[in-house]
Amino acid sequence: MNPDDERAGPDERAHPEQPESRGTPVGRRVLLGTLGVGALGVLTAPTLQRGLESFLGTAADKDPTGLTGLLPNGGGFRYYSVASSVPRKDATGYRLTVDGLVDRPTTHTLAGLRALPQTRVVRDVQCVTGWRVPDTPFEGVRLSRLLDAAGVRPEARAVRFTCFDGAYSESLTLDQARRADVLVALRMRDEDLGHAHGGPVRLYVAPMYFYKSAKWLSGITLTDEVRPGYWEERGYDIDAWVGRSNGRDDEPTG
Ligand SMILES: Nc1nc2c(c(=O)[nH]1)N[C@H]1C(S)=C(S)[C@@H](COP(=O)(O)O)O[C@H]1N2
Ligand SMILES: [Mo]
Repeated sequence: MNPDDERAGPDERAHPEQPESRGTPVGRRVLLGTLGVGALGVLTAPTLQRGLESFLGTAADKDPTGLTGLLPNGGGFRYYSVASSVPRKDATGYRLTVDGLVDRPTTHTLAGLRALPQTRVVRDVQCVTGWRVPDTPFEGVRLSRLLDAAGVRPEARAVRFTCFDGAYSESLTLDQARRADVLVALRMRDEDLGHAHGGPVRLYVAPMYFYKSAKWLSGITLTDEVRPGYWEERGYDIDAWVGRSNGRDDEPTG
C-alpha cells in the first residue's frame, strides 16, 4: 500500500485550500479547542467532518485573510491564492530578483531563466489535507544554481521568497534551498506554467507540502535567519516535509 494513502482519510488537517472548510488554520484550532478531546472522541469521523464543515462555513464569513481559492484548477489541483486578484506577468514584464546577503544581486528575465540549464523533477504534489496529484512533472532552474550565480555570503542562513501577488511569502533554510529537488519552476505537466498555477514562474519544493511552493515568484532574498512565510505565521510548520510535519509522525515519502 502506498503510504500516501494513509494521509487521504477523514483525518482532516486544517489547511487553507480545503474547499469544504474555507476556514483559516486559526479558526479550526479554535474549534478543536472548543469541542475538547472528549467530544471529538465520541463523534464518528464523518459526523465530525460534517460538524466541522458547517462550523467553518460560518467561520469563513469572518475570515480576515481574503481567501479566494475555491475554483477548480484542473487535473486534481485546487487553485489557491491568498490575494483576491493577481496581476498577470508575461515574458516581457516578468522579473525575478535575487538579493539580500549576496555578493552579486541579480535580476533575471523569463528569457534569461529559460536560457539556463533546465532540470526535470517528477514527484507527487501533496497537500497537507490529503489531496494529491501523483507523478507531476515540473521543469525549471535549480534554485541552487541561481544562489550560486548571485554568490551567497557566508553569513546567510536562509532564503525568503516573495511574490508579485503582493501578499504571499515563503521561506527555506539555506540547506533546504540548495537541495537538487527545489526548483524555480517554469513548466508543469509539460506546459509553461499558466497564471492560475503561479506562472510564469513559481517555486517548487518537491519534498515538502505544496504550500511551500510559492506561486508568482518575484523575489529571492538571502537572510541571516528564517523569516516565517505567510501560512507559517498563521500556524503551519516551517519545515513542511511531506509526512513528517504538521502533526504527522509517519515517514516522508518524497
Ligand atoms: N503566491 C501564492 N503561492 C501559493 C499559495 C498562495 O495562496 N499564494 N498557496 C499555496 C498552497 S496552500 C497551495 S496548496 C498551492 C496551490 O497551488 P495550485 O493553485 O497551483 O494548485 O500553492 C501554494 N503557493
Ligand atoms: Mo495547500
